[in-house]
Amino acid sequence: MPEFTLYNAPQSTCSQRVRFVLNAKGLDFAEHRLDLFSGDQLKPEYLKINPNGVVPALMHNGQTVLDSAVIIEYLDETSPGRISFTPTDPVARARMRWMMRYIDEIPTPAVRVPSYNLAFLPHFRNMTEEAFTALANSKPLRKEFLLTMGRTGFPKSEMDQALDRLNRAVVRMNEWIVQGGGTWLMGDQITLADIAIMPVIVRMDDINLHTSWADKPAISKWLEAIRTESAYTTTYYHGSLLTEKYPHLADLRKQRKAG
Ligand SMILES: N[C@@H](CCC(=O)N[C@@H](CS)C(=O)NCC(=O)O)C(=O)O
Repeated sequence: MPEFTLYNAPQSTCSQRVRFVLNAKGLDFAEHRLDLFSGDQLKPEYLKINPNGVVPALMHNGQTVLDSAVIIEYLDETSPGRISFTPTDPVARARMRWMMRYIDEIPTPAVRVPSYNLAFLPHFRNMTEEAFTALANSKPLRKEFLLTMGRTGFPKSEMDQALDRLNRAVVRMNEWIVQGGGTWLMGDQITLADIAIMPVIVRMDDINLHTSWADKPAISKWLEAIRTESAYTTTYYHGSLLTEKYPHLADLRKQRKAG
């Protein structure tokens, strides 16, 4: 029986962080794929595992570990084996954690806004107002997020704010790479901070927001490097990108390649 059990979703950015670390470390895990648009994450049996009603959740030795940033730190601490993603120097470790806090404060919540507006909205559009409000009220962590979005999408002001936060995060990421003098956020060693920001950059690229780093070759190089990691391919199995699930986004991407 695998040592770890992961509750997650293919296209969930938070889940992708955890899959990457499990895969990179070669850890054997049983994967439960939840359908977030059928409400698997809100079923009573899952709420017993994660009362926040979100993925991912990791089970290890009968214990539950929650929150993607916490889970990847936990995995690196308990399974340092094949590859370690945490610097040994305490000052560098503190800097990595500070980067991770920033990533969870600014770009991670911001990328949800264009993701919902550009891809997920059709899941809600045909609901009645009552059903939609009931759904929002049933979400322990995302009630206000959903109510602000409504069935017609986030207003332009919210989109503009989210895009501004994403662009600021890209500027910050570029500074980190340049200061580190290597490929990764902290120099030549890939750390948990790279894995924390990976799903944001991959998602931005997926939904045509790549122009944000058109003048920042360090970020294009970083993206190329993370894509060549062997854990990347196993993490982003088919169905993990939005362009693989939503035909209208795939069409936009084709136009980008042709243009
Ligand atoms: N801070 C949490 C956030 C988890 C989270 O927001 N998960 C999203 C997918 S990336 C989710 O499960 N959403 C379900 C929903 O909104 O109902 C973490 O990093 O684990």
